[in-house]
Amino acid sequence: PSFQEDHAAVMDRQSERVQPPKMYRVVLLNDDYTPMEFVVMIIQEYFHQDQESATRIMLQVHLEGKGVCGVYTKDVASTKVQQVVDRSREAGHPLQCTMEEA
Ligand code: NFA
Repeated sequence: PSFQEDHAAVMDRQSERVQPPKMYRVVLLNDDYTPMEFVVMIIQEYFHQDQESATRIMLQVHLEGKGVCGVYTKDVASTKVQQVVDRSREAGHPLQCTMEEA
């Protein structure tokens, strides 16, 4: 087989084409102790939401147990989880933040 044919065969294989990255939801979990205003501040600061949208997400977490703050590639999602958890512990709050494949 010619080089051209080999190349065409390789490019036909799905796993050898450029693939979109897996995406991950970053979610906040409810607890009984973290102040609502702190959660709103976290959502504004780390997930680039305005006060109204941040308040909606916070209330969803408070009322339904969890809420999605954003969807990111694996590296960005895991960095945000670490930043939110670190900032919460620094402030003495038990707020939990995790990621799940979208
Ligand atoms: N449930 C918390 C309270 O009543 C508020 C909260 C919202 C905590 C969202 C964590 C996440 N103070």
